[in-house]
Amino acid sequence: MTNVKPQIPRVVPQREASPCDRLFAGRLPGIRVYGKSQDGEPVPFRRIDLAPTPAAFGGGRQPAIFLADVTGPFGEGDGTGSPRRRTRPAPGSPTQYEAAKAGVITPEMSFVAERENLRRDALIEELAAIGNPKAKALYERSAKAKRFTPEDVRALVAAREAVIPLNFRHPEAEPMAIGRAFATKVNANIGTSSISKDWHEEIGKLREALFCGADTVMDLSTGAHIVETREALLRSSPVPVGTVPIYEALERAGKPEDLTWEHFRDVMEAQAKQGVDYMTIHAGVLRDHVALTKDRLTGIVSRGGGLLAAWMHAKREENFLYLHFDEILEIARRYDVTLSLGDGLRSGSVHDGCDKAQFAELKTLGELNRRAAEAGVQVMIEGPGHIVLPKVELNQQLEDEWCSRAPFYTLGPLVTDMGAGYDHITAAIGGALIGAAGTAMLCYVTPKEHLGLPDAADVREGMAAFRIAAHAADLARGIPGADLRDLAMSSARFEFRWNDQFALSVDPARAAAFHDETLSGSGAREAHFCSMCGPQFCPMKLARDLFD
Ligand code: IRN
Ligand code: FE2
Repeated sequence: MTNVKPQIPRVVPQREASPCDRLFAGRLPGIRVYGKSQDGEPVPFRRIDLAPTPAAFGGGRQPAIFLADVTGPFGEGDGTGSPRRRTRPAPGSPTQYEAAKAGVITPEMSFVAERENLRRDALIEELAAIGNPKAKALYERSAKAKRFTPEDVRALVAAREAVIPLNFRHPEAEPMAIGRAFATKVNANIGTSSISKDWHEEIGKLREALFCGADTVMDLSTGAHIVETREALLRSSPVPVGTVPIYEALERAGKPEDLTWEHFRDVMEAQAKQGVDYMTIHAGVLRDHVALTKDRLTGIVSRGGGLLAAWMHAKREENFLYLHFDEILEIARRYDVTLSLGDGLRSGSVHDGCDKAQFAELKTLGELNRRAAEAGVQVMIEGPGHIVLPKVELNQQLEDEWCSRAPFYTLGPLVTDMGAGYDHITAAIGGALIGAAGTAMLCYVTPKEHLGLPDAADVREGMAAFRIAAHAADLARGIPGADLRDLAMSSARFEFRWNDQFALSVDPARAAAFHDETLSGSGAREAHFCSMCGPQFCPMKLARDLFD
């Protein structure tokens, strides 16, 4: 069943290319370049070459800025290439955690170290060669801030403060790390539902998510073609792919009461064999915890959590994921599947946020994390939910305390319940705040949250909101090198280097299109003002003239 030959459709553009799209070659600014890991493996980046400072502002060349590039074969050539396959150990080899604990630096750890360093070595070289004193003063401190060595990565994985979710059977994926010491990651959920017809669209959504900078994707498909969809995604995805295996187990069983541990075990094993890198396992939804949700305003809102609660109620038995956790660990260990311990009892309204049920589950996840450590399995902890702003940080603090600083992976949190149609914003607000407090990965929320299945345009909106939230968190946490992009952006803004501003912004094509909408024609891209203030009232221009 897992040997279905994937039909990977040629990617069609979402809409006709505008002049701005052409400028950024399908929205990715700059050019693909490769750094090198300690083992000599090529690590992809985008190199953004900046225009020189205009003569009116003193002139002088600007150095290039390097950004992470997660688009793999989609960001190369015509975007239809097949992924480069990495050499991976056979199933049963030591997991990243076991290797780290034994003091072994794996090729994946070296790759990750290079990736997180953002090619600051190249920037430092350029600064020396360019000799532009202003640029030098601007970038030097941040370019020279602490660099990650492969040994640093190993130590963090060994301390269980970082994971490298990479199944032995997913050679198409490039290594990446999730942990608070590293840049905040963003996950994009994609996948079909029982009422969506065209599963081929999922490759388009994957491409969209990658072009917007998704560090991982989760395939939440239900309904028909679940195996084919996953196979197509896995075989073309350059980023780790996660799943929630209980969804497919339910498909196999038909209805919740007929679901058995054996269904789940077989599905988990099949998905692990196929190459899934991390899996949401709702093993902390215990019968006693479910009883604590009785007085909630919105009950249980997690799909997996709700399903298990219904099953336990019908069977009068404890959660089989908890009872069989040792066997789950065995499967995970064999393929180095990272467990993402699910928050089946997360709150679905700010009214229910931080209640006894939510925290009882979080404590149980901490216990399961310790058992996973003994079994050599990597773990992330999933978090809320709907939470009012003043309680957002508390969730990170309790996770630190109860789950031993394992990477926290949150859904937002959404800081109000009234954002329908704009819930990417309510969730990004909470995401920025919890990210600043130490959360390692944010699960994006799209404008369709609570309303319907997102399409490619929603993926783009959700990703932009969450890339901003994650970057704001990086600045707050002082992630080395994170502020380089802001420094470059602001310097381009102050010097009216419009194309540089577009290239450095979260969505270059949109920034360019918005600029050109009200001020187009020749010269607008060189003008020392924009249509917001007009030529007479640009404060930046006026301020500039002060010191001339
Ligand atoms: C992330 C943090 N908390 C939940 N998530 C994501 O929600 C999880 O990774 C997966 O993508 C989805 C699982 O939803 P249910 O089954 O808990 O609703
Ligand atoms: Fe919600």
